[in-house]
Amino acid sequence: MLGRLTYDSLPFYSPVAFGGALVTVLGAVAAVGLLTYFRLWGWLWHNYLTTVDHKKIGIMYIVFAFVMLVRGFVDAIMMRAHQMLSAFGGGFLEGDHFAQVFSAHGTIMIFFMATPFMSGLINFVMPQQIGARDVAFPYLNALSFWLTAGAGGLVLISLVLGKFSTAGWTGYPPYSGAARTPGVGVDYWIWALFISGWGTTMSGINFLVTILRRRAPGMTLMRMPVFTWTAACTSVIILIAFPALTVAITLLGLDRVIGTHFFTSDAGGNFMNFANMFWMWGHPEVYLLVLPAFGVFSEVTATFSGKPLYGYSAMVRATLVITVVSALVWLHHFFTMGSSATVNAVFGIATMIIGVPTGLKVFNWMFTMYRGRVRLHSAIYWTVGFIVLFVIGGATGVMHAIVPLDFNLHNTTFLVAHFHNMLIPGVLFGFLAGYQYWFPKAIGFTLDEKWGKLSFWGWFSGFLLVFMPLYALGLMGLPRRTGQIYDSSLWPLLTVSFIGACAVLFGIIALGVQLWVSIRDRNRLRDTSGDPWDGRTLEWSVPSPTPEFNFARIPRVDGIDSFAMAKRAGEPVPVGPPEDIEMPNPTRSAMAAGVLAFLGGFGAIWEMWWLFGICAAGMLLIVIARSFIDHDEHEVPASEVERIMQSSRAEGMAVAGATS
Ligand code: HEM
Ligand SMILES: [Cu+2]
Repeated sequence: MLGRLTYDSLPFYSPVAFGGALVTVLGAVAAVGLLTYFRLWGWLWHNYLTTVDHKKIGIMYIVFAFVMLVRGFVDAIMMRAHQMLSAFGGGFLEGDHFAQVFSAHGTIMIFFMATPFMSGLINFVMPQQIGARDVAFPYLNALSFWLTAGAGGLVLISLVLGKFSTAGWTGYPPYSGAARTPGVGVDYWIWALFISGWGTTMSGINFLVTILRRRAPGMTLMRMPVFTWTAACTSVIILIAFPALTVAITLLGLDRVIGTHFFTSDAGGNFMNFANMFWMWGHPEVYLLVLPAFGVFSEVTATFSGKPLYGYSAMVRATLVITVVSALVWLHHFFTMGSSATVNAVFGIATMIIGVPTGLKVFNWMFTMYRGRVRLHSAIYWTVGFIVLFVIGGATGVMHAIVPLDFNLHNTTFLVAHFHNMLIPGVLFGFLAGYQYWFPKAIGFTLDEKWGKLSFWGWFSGFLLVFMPLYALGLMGLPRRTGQIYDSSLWPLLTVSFIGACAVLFGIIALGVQLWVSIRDRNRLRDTSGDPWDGRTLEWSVPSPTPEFNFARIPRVDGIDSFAMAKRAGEPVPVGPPEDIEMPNPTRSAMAAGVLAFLGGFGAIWEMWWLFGICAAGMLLIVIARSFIDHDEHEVPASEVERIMQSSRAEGMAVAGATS
């Protein structure tokens, strides 16, 4: 009945694992307790859990990403502390446990922090930027979110029941095969990726169709804001990349469960098939994260410099070039695994080519700021910090693209430093800038600036202190994924790196304090104008927080930056006549499908096939039943729309009056 789940699955074998489980369980209990104490369940249910509104789904994605950021960071600081101590001959993690920690950290950060953060920002911003009322398929959008959340739940519960994978975030066979690694760890990894991968793929389809079909009149492709352009290209990359991953892990799962030989060398399988498919997804994945961050930087520099973005069409072209090239260079991830010199050279050169459009973007951001009146809002801090650090990461990336150098550097901590150098400034800084920038549009008040800037300094200095020593250690030959170091001459660098992690910790805590202070001071920070930064794109033309239907009247667009132009000319954005608006109804079924995905995945991992069967059938039923509902909208009459718009303006004026 319970399959592999026995008493031994509980984490009583190690105090550290037990501590982790305890924190997870207590955290869940505390969350439930607080929601009950403040009587928030009804509010949560009606406003968020059953919603199909793209803005609220976006907010849920971002909340989820923050929770997972904290979880992934706890792993990171544990690794830094452990490695530092192990150089003195100590440490607190068993070898196997250390492997679980780096696997969970990498998996969480990529799949459950960065990817959902990306989906959240695009969800919230993109429909508003193109003058749409929602994404093309609102119900599918909710389903995507709930699949991601269900998969994230599997990763979280792996800490309490059983163990996580020890095979790294890349899960290479034969190590991840059943022969070498029986237990449930790799299965947790496979099912978490499988379920969330479907969610991301469906988001990609949804975003792309929305951008192609739902633009306001006059919004031609070459008038779309740059963030929307990056969202479109990211969606294309999702559709190129994710199928490869889904196939790779499905075959790996079949190898593990029913004993096929896709990736084992007996019976003619070959592990290189896995490496190939994994990186066909893995390399583009980095770009599907980095492009929306570039989009944020573009919006932020233009807004806070008070100028149109320098070289709009060059920016768009650079984004398109990156999209294409990102799909063509995956082989650089196995330069050392026996391809011919010619193949390696071709892929090395192709990799270096990515530097050209990226460099162009960096120059365009700098030209945008040049001679602008740059306002030093915290979003600009993240942007400038990114430009400074990203140049180092780009240079070390080119070093890896030089094949003879890569032979020496790969699998050392130099590589670890390099990819964090791309992922932290290039992805996370961008998303955090976006969080600071769009927060008032989502919630109705701005974030506290002082704590925002303190957080930036924690992350910026922490990043340098953690990863510069890892570059040095990598050049000295320290392999990555090493639990026990036993070399006391390395402790100074490892200690600096640990101190850096503490600075990052401060940066994370500061983000929490910032949110708390801002909620406390929300009356002072209220955004009454709907346009607190003098923005340039359409989302700033509606009240904050954006009403359910986004636009009371669909705007007409007559150029790039048409909202900024209209403001300068003192003319409102031209709009159509007042109209009744159809909006999709809330639903319980998306969340139910997410819960079933979680339970079904859990059943498969523990070989409770009955549970898996029931949940799979249940999900299928939900989706089929749902497709028979043919009228599932409610109408907001034009008079009601006018009333909502009036009252949000009146409320704005009242608050402005009370505070001035
Ligand atoms: C916040 C500060 C962070 C610190 C201190 C940190 C630290 C670490 C450490 C110590 C490792 C293991 C290195 C080794 O193999 O020896 C690691 C691996 C990794 N990190 Fe981070 N990290 C941080 C943030 C991030 C972020 C934001 C991402 C992604 C968006 C990320 C993605 C990864 C990945 C993919 C791995 C590889 C895991 C594996 O080898 O399977 N990290 N990190
Ligand atoms: Cu790559």
